[in-house]
Amino acid sequence: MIRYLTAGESHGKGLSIIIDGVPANILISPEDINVMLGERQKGYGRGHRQKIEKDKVEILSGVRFGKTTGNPIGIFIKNNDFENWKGMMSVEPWAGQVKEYSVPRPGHADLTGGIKYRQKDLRNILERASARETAARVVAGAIAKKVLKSFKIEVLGFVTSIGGIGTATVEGLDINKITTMIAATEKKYSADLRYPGKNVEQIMALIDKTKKEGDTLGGTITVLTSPLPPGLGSYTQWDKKLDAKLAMALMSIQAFKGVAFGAGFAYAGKTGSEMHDEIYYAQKQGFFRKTNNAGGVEGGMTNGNPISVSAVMKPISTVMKGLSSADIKTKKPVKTVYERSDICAVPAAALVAEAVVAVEILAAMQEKFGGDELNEMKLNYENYLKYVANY
Ligand code: EPS
Repeated sequence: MIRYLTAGESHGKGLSIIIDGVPANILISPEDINVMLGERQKGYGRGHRQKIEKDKVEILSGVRFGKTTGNPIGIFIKNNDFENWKGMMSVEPWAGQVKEYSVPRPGHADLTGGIKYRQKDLRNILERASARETAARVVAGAIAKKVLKSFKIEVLGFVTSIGGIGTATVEGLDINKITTMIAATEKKYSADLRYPGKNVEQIMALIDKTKKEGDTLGGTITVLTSPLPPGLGSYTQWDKKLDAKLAMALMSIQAFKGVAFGAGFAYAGKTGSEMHDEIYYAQKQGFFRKTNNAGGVEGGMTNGNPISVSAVMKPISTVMKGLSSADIKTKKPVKTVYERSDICAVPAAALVAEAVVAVEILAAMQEKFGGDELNEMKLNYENYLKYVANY
């Protein structure tokens, strides 16, 4: 089953990723992955760093003659910015003057990381806690998406609000429709927002205003899949529940503070008869639902609907105007130091969310249909779909 580990610091040499358990015989080219990496770098409200980086993968192992072999896939992404940080981020001891980072930013891992790992230069914490690491997650997601495509399963992450402004009503819409809406918005306003709703100018104005004020913004995103076969995941044990796995994957994204499936927190104020997705049967379709309040998961299992899961990203914690903090060396009150940052990274986060969801869906598919080799998986998948149609 697919699983991965990442390594690398934001201004170090680069990011490494080992992706284990990818089925054999998947056609993979660096370009398949680079396209998604390029998408992650976009977004209205991104900072100067993205002009320095041109994220591209170097595939080190696990792919031969353009196809996966079933071996672990090793991948490297170079950090162009390392050229500017060679001394400060040197692996070897460095004779130059190290400017230590001693003012922890509220909202970031700085302070607790420093305490936990007994570090007095908080750069050792912030470099790894940085959301630069999400480029590596997108690599795993791009490969997972390529495998899922063989099963005609698509996964799309998009923005539903930024800074409290959002009118993305996408209920009942499928991935193709939402993709078209996003493309139309991006063309009309020449802004990469990954947002299919209205009030685009208002969102852009808010990002501009927030930038001027030296502040940052968060927002909400949704990840939607194609309809999935029923029975991925399981109700039989807490750690087999697919919604639990997806929630963990999403909550592991830097700056994410909450996750909800389908109608999510709106369940709280409604009755059971208003909310539960009633069950129908038609010979052509088999069992089906007319609504998807559950977000495609019941009892920790896919129920035949698309998965729809939303999450909230907090505003970025590197704030230009500074926040109150205390220097870990002098213990004196100080304002946080501003080096450089994004104002809003919600569009990029939507793509990262898409990536981590794709990985979990693929893992669940492999658990159900066998994960060694693509054609074997397909045979098992088609056989299961026939069984479900006749259930
Ligand atoms: C980040 C701070 C910024 C972001 C970075 C995440 O980097 P820098 O300090 O170099 O300006 O640009 O994100 C990326 C580099 C990226 O590729 O997404 C942080 O502190 O989390």
